Amino acid sequence: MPSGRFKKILIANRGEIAVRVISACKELGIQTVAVYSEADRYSSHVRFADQAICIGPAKSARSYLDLPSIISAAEITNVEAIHPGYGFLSENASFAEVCETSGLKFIGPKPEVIRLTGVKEQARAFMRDMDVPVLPGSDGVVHSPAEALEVAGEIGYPVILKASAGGGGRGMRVVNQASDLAALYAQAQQEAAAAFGAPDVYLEKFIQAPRHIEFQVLADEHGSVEILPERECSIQRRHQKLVEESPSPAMNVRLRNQMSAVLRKAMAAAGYTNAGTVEFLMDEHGKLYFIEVNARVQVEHPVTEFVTGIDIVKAQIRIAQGERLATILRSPVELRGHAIECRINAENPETFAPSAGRITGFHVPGGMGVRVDTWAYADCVIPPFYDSLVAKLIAHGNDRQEAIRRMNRALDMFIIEGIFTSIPLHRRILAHTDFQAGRLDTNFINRLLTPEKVEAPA
Ligand code: MV4
Repeated sequence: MPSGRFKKILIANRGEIAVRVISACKELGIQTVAVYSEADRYSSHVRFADQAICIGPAKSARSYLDLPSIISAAEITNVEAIHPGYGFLSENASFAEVCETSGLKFIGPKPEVIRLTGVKEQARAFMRDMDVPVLPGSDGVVHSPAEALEVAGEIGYPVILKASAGGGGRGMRVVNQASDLAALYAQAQQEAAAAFGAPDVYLEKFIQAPRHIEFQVLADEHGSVEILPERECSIQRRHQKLVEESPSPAMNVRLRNQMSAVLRKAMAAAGYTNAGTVEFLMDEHGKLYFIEVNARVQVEHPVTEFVTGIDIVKAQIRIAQGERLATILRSPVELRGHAIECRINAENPETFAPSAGRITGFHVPGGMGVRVDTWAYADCVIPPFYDSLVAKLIAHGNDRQEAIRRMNRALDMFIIEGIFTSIPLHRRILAHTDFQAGRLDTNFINRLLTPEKVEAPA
């Protein structure tokens, strides 16, 4: 395995995250190789990289997910490392393994650690054994409806069945009463088998309207782990996050420090390296419960970068080079101000239908405390084959109020013409009383989109 500073890295991704990784490489003096599908020939990651290689047709399965094509591109261009970004092959343990056996450094956790985080009930058992709070639930996989009935009877309804190989909300079923359990168990198994190729499901107490709160982890290859301040990502629609912020309006210094301490130990014991995120649900009493680990850099990492001053992608690359965390950041990491991110998607803000096509007019906001991460430019064409994220707009302020006002003015100064975008939806979210008050939970968007009917006064 090559050690020391990298001379050249391949980015196995597209879109804004490919551009983000290229930015980090440029600042570190590392050469870059972009890979692209036939649909992305004119994408900005191709333009900004030092070299670019076409790896196949538009369909992801034959390009961005095609291991042999990507490994070949890495070998032809003589890179020492591969950055997988998020999505695509980023949490594919086999890909990380193939990189290793091909003498390429995979910029992420070790294959066996990625594999553990991918088996959700095993990750849950590991965290529980490390004194990280988990929800009451089954001890591993539930093998039959009878076993599920027994566990659910003990912990009490409602419960949720989750796919062991799942994540992102697929293969989940909420069960409100014992009489529904057998049918929903069968459904969850079927969906899990179809989506992930494994029917295994496990069971947890269901939390009605939780907050989604996650902790950013950075860990070097010498046993040092740092837990960065949390992000709140409760504003989601169909498991797609729309707005994220840091810190969480529901967090306090004591709980943050307590969680940091326990997570630091757990992630060190797991042999976790590079960047990752530990996800929690927060109940109505403000208690946090572990749900899963994401073994990759996340879309919403910029809010953490704004409040900590740490470049998370540069940290990932330096960690993979073997550098120590102590040379990358100053511990304890301090929290400065408040940051909010709006995901600008190419979609109809009312129907949420994807809106591919040509961007005819484009103006990006700037100024103090504003950051835009995007691959788009005036006259570019959004292909219909990939996810709809066109830009991330991130605003930082001295406090939440300033960050909100800054985001509002930046949304006003963001012009994207020719396609539909979620900008109007973001305006509505920011204007909502509950958002202003920091009263967030996973039902926020439903409340916004389907307001309760109010009786007209007599
Ligand atoms: C839950 C839950 C309530 N109780 N688990 C959805 C995606 C997956 N990562 C975990 N998810 C949930 N797990 C228990 N025990 C509610 C959700 C959930 C959710 C979580 C975070 C953000 C948005 C969500 C939307 C619906 C359901």
